[in-house]
Amino acid sequence: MSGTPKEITEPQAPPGMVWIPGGPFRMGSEDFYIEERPVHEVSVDGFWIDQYLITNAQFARFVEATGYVTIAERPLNPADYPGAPPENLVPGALVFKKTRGPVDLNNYVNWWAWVPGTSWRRPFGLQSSIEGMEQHPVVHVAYEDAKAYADWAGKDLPTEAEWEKAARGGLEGKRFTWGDEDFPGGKAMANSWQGEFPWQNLLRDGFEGTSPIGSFPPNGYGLFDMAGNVWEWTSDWYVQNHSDEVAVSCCGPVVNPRIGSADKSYDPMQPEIRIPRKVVKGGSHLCAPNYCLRYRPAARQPQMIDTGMSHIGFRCIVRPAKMSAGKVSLETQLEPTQQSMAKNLSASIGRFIKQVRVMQRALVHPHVPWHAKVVAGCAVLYVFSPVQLLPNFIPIFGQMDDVLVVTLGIRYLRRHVPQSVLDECETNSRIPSAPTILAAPATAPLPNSIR
Ligand SMILES: [Ca+2]
Repeated sequence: MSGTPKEITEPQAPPGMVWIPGGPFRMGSEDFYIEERPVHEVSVDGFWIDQYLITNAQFARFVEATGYVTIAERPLNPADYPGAPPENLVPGALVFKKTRGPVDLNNYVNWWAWVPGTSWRRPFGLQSSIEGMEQHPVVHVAYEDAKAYADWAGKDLPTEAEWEKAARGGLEGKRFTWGDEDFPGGKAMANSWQGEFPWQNLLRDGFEGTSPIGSFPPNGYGLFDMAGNVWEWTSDWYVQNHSDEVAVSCCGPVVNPRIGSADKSYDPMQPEIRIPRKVVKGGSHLCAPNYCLRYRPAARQPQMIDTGMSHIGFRCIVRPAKMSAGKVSLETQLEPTQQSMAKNLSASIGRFIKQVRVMQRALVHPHVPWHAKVVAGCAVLYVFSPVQLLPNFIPIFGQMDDVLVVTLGIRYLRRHVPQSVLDECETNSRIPSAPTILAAPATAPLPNSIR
């Protein structure tokens, strides 16, 4: 399809989604890996995209509502794997294992291990769980799993062009989603890997594995984690050079280019494997400059459609046609409607108590700045003061109730305290002796659990 993209003014956004204006942009990069070349102009129509990656909590709601079983959880058919020992034919997935020292970077088996029992709900094997990781991106989802979620929500997965347009955040020709410098002013802008992959993780960004969604600043469109954290599925088949596959338009940039056939997506290095591959974008927490500098909008990688891994997730989009047809489900964004009022009330009280605890712990946390401690101290004092001492001195406080004071206090902490420190305050985990947190996500939201 070619021609001028449709002019669409930004209509009412579905919950949790951001409008990406249609129009041309420069796709690809000349400066890094060959599969990103050449830079070429394409255009997409406007669409909505999820502001955040799909989380474990959202995926759990989908599974609860539908009974869906992901590929990693399904039993393997021995007929598909002739000669394989039966003990290997158990459900599972590939999990990243940090090595003890430098290894041959040409052999990914050195750091990927098949772990039976691994799935989105047990991301590190049978003994693991996602408890406490509700706001982390869901991983170990194959393409089919991501597509099933999108279908359920009445949404779609983005094409590669749509994804890259959104990731660039309105910037033209920049290396990263935020500009050209990797750590501007020394600040981590994404969850990637600092140090020598796959054995030395220096944690300059504060996270070894996945990070809660929104732990780093958003891009120009207000989208979080478009670089790093986890790779994201797109709906396009992978070809080594995408622009070769797209028809050239007679007049202006190609609009909504697609790679229509799976035929060229097979891995030429493993011709015996006939599993087609889709493009994943955005890089992950495993991307390190010495191995894979791919937490960039132009970066792209092939991924076999049947394989989810511990560093691949997704987000959805909605195209205006689907929205106007009224197919978009709000269910993914809302709590289940069957929750009774009593349950809601008890959840609110629980959240309030949790927030007060976070502030109490912030008072003694070494990485919380003094002014945030003063604010947290005032709020805690307000809540626990039997004589309501503060309201008598500060009249405006007298107008507030405890919940409002706590909400404002938490909001202040959220602005001035790194997310990872707040997470420690929430979980009451041991405070590390050496500060490893360099990211200061001033705009990062709190996980829902303490919001
Ligand atoms: Ca990291």
